[in-house]
Amino acid sequence: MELYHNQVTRLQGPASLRLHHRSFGLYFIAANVDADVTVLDFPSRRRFIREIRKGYDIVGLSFITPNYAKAKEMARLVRLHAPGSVIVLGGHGAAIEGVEDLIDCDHVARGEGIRWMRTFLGQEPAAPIVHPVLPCSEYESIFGVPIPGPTPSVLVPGLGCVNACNFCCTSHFFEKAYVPFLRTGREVFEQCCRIAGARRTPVFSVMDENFLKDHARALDLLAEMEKNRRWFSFYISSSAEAIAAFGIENMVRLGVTMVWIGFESQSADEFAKNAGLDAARLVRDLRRHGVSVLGSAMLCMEHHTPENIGADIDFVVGLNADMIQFMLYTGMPVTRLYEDHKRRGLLKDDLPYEEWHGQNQLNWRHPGFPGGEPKRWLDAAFRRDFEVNSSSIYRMTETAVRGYRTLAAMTSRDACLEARMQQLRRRARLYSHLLPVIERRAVNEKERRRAIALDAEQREILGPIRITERLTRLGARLLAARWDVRLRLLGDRLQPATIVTRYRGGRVR
Ligand code: B12
Ligand code: SF4
Repeated sequence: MELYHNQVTRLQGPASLRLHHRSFGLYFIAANVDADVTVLDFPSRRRFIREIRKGYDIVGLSFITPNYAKAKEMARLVRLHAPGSVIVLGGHGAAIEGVEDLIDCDHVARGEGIRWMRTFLGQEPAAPIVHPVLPCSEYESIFGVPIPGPTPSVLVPGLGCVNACNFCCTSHFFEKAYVPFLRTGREVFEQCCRIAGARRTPVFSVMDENFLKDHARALDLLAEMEKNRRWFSFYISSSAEAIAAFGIENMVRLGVTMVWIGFESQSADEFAKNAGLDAARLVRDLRRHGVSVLGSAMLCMEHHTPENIGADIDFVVGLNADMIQFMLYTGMPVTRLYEDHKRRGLLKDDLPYEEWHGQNQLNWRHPGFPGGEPKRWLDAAFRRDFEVNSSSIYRMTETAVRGYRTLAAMTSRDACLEARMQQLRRRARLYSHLLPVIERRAVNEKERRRAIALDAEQREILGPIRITERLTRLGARLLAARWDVRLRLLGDRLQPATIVTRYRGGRVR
C-alpha cells in the first residue's frame, strides 16, 4: 500500500519515504450512492469474514491486476460466509480478460464506478458527484521520523487521460477519455475550501493522471485562489507537453509542490507528449523554482538491449530529479501494448497475475532480457540513481532551499508569490532538520558532504537554528536510531491497520 517504497525509493534503505494510501475508489462510490455502505480498507482475512457475515446485499471488491489472487480468495470467502450477497468486481483488475470466469462473481464493473453503482441500484447516474473528505496517506515517515502535521488530503478532479500512450492503463481503462469529477477551477476551489476546512491542511495530493492537461481549469483555479487569497498547494502528475503549455511560473503560483512526469525513455519522441522535450532543462527549471520532480522511466522497452539500456538509465539518472520511478515496460490488460504483445504471441501466459506489477519480471518475452535480467537492471538503475544523486529526501530539501532562494531574489512579488515564498521557507526549514540524520546514514561520502554543505547554506539564508529546532533535531536523531534497530530486527514491512468507515445515504456515520 505504499507508492514510494514500492516503486520509487525502495532501494534507499532508511531514507525511503514510507506512507500508506487508502483505496480511494471505494470511498468515492460509498459517498455517492444513497445506501448504507461499509468500506473496509486493508482488512485482515478474519476482519473481512466478520464483516461479510453480517449479510450485506452487495459486496464490492476493488482490486488491480496484481491483486488478482486476493480478489479471487475474497470472492470465495463471500460465497462461503455470505451466500446471499451479490459480488461486484471493480477497479483496474476488472480489465483482466474473462475475469468473470476466473473469479466467482455476479457482476463486473469496468471503467468509472459511481455511475455504474448508481445505475445498478436504480439511482440517478448523472447526479452531481460528492467528493469525499479523505487523507491521501495514512502514515508518513522518513528514517522512522513522522512528518509533523496532518497528511495531505486527496483530491480527484477526474479520471483517465486523452493522450492514450500505448502502455497506459488509466487512459485505456476509461476509454481514452477524461472523466471529470470537477469540471471548472471554481468547482476544484470550492472542494479544496471544504476539504481543507475539515482536515485542517491546505495541502492536496491530486489523483488525476494529467492535471495540467485541462489548462483552462488549472488557470481558473489559480484565479480563484488569487481572488480569495487562499493558497492551497498540490502534489500533481502531468505530462511534459501539458507543463510546457501551462508554464513554470504558473505552477509556482498554483502552489505545485511536486510534479510527477513520465519521461519514459531517452528516445522521448516515441511518445507525442515528450516530442522535442529537453527533459534535463525542464527538471532543472522546476527544481530551481522549488517544484520537486518525480520522474518516471521505463526499462526493457522494445528498443532496449543489454548493450544500450545502460545509456537510457544514465540519461534518466542524469536528469537529477528529486525522485525516480523505474518501471518495467508492462502491457496490462486493456492497453494497446497488451493487445500488441498478445497479437504477436509474446505474452507470458504462465506468469501469475501477482507478478504483473513491473517491479520484478516482464509479463512478455523480450529476447534481450530473459529470466531474472529485468530485475537485475531495475535494481541497478535504482541503486545508480541513489549513489549519483543521493537520497530523495536530500534532493527535496535542496529543491525547497533553491526555490526559496529564487523567489527571495525576485525584486518584486505580489501576494501570491509572497505566500509561495513563505511556504518554501517553511518547507526548507522543516526538511533541513533531517540533514544531520541524512549525513549519518549517507549512501556515500558525496551525500555526506552534500548534507553538511546544504545545512550550512540553509542556515546562511534562513538564519540560525532556534533552541526548539535543536530539540526537534535531537528528537529526529533518536527516532532514526530507533528505526535502524527496527529495520535490523524486524525488516522494513509496515502493515496498515484495518480502517472501517460506515456511510449512511452517502454521509460518513
Ligand atoms: C493510488 C494508487 C495506488 C496506491 C494504492 C492505494 C490503495 N489502497 O489501493 C498505491 C500508491 C499504494 C499504489 C500501488 C500500486 N499500484 Co497503483 N495506482 C494508484 C493510482 C495513481 C490512483 C488510483 C485511484 O485511487 N484513483 C482514484 C479513484 C477514484 O479511481 P479508481 O481507483 O480508478 O476507482 C474508480 C474505478 O476504477 C471504479 N472502481 C474501483 N474500485 C471499484 C470497486 C467496485 C466494486 C466498483 C463497482 C467500481 C470500482 O470506480 C472508481 C470511481 O470511478 C492509479 C492510477 C490512476 N490514476 O488511476 C494507479 C494504478 C491503479 N496502480 C497500478 C499499479 C500497477 C500499482 C502497483 C502494482 C505498482 C507497483 N509496481 O508497486 C502497486 C500495487 C499496490 C498493491 N499492493 O495493491 C496500476 C494498476 C494497473 C492494473 N491494470 O491493474 C495503476 C492503474 C497505475 C498504472 N497506470 O499503471 N497505487
Ligand atoms: S500522458 Fe501519462 S496519463 Fe496520459 S496517456 Fe500518457 S502515460 Fe497515460
